[in-house]
Amino acid sequence: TMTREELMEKVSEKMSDKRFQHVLRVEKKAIELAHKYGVDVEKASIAALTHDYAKERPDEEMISLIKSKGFNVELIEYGNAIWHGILGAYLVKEELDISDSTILKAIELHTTGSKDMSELDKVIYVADYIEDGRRFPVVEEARQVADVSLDLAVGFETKHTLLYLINNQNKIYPKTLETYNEWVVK
Ligand code: DGI
Ligand code: FE
Ligand code: FE
Ligand code: FE
Repeated sequence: TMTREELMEKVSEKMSDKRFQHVLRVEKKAIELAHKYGVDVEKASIAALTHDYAKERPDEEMISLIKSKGFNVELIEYGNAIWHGILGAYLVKEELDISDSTILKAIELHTTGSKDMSELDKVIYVADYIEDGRRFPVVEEARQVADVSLDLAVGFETKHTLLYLINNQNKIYPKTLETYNEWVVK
């Protein structure tokens, strides 16, 4: 098993400095949320450091993996935004030798959420959205909600992500709607 420094080295090799700085800010926020909401801080750190591990892999490599490793081929049409978490969990397990299923699930769900989210899944999902470098109109409100309730923060993020996606006529991944139905609908 790797030290945090070894893990940081492996992750930074696979992405631009700009994205690695995002990863470090997600880790900082995830650790903060983990302390506040009673989640395993070491797991939060590892999941945060690895959540975007696959984000900068070439599309051709990712599409080959989807086909050869038996992932749902419908992933292909959703593009990197959706497949980097799902394939990321697979690549983190294969290449970084991280086998903790609770960490791998948090990586897998970090973009879309799901109806069944552990507290660790919620911490990573929310930390990615509100890390200190994020700048969008409702981020300050999202940070305030996360200060009050992790579940409400999941709902707030899901609602505003969907509003954004619909405004831009983006394709909605079914899991995103599943998350909406569980965490937003009254
Ligand atoms: O990888 P990050 O940029 O740090 O953040 P992320 O993994 O949470 O989100 C990546 C992108 O995915 C972001 O622009 C929002 C988008 N996204 C989330 N749900 C959906 C989606 N895109 C589409 N097309 N459909 C979704 O359901
Ligand atoms: Fe991501
Ligand atoms: Fe996110
Ligand atoms: Fe991210």
